[in-house]
Amino acid sequence: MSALADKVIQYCRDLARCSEEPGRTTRTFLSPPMHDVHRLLGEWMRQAGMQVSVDAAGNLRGVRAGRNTGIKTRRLVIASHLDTVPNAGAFDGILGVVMGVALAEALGDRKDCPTLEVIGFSEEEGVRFGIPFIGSRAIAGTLDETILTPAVVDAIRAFGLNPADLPAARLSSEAVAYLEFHIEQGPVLESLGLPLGIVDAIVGQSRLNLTFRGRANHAGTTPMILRRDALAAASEWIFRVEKLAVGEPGLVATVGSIMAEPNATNVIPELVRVSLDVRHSCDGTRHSSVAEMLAAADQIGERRGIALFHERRLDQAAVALDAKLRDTLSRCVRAVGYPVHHMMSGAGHDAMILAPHIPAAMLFLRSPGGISHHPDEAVIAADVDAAIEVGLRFIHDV
Ligand code: HGY
Ligand code: MN
Ligand code: MN
Repeated sequence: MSALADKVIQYCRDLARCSEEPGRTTRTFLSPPMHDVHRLLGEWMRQAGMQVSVDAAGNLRGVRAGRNTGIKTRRLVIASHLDTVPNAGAFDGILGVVMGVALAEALGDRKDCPTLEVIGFSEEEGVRFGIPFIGSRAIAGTLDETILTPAVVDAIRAFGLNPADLPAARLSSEAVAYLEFHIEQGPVLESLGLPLGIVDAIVGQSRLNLTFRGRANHAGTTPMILRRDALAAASEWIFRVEKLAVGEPGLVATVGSIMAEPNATNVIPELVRVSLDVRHSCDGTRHSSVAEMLAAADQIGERRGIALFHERRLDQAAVALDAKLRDTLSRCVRAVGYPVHHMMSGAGHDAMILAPHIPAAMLFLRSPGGISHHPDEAVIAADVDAAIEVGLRFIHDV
């Protein structure tokens, strides 16, 4: 095993301790522990010969000069996200950033390669404000007022950054390719006994919030027939969502969060807010499934005397990654002696935000146990080694 692969894994585990919550890993958009991540990773970036900066969206950026042929310098961006879900594992997102720094270190003082920019995006999960991909959208230049809400702008200022500088965060015009290393976060590679997977496309993703409004009343004196119980209505709907998803091949739907008011044992719930996350590789199927789920909520609300409101938070189209870069990546995987496996990504990634603006590729590393968004998330050192070899080859060939 290479010492560098061990160093990558150790760095990810050390950085997992940069958390808002003692004893578990939770690091949201521009939260205080993000300063520690910038400091620790920034140090390694400098040791690897990189110029380090933090842009106005809170993205950590390290640039390693490459060959300067006098004509237009070419730049490869290797990036992923630094933020996490609550009670996260140690590798989702941050592995892709640490891999970039490790590759910069492995290049030593070689100059026969493009300029390398490693970016740690400040927000991909969308946990703090319900708005995902803020960091990569700043780089892509696709921030708008639906993303830069007053709360987001305040968070940028509170972190010590100036929102007026956001335009300067945009991707360098030298950038010719984007590569993201990421754990698969699923069971496929492990079930096939493969270390690496080349991502052909990323499924589309809808995120919505729904509100069920009934009427609070006394839990002891209100006959069942007279109730307008928002939580019972939401529960019936959640089962309908699950049934619809099970019935549609390739569709996944998740109600990940639920909040009930007044949230008291002896009061019939008056108001329930739930999230909905729906994904599919075909945007048409995803949109029609969401429509069906909203219609089911209206039917249930109608029958139970519950008012329904919904808010769309994200409608991210499925994204095919760059065919030429996929071929380059396949050649690199084969050249360093590993089987080539092409696959879809069921998880969303920053690569889908960059892909419309720059040729983008993703390389998955096997997820032991197929688990992610959980403290048991892991990687295998030999697979990190393989990814480093592929990365060095890719930097040379891109
Ligand atoms: O939700 C996702 O797919 C990613 O982990 N943000
Ligand atoms: Mn994630
Ligand atoms: Mn991720």
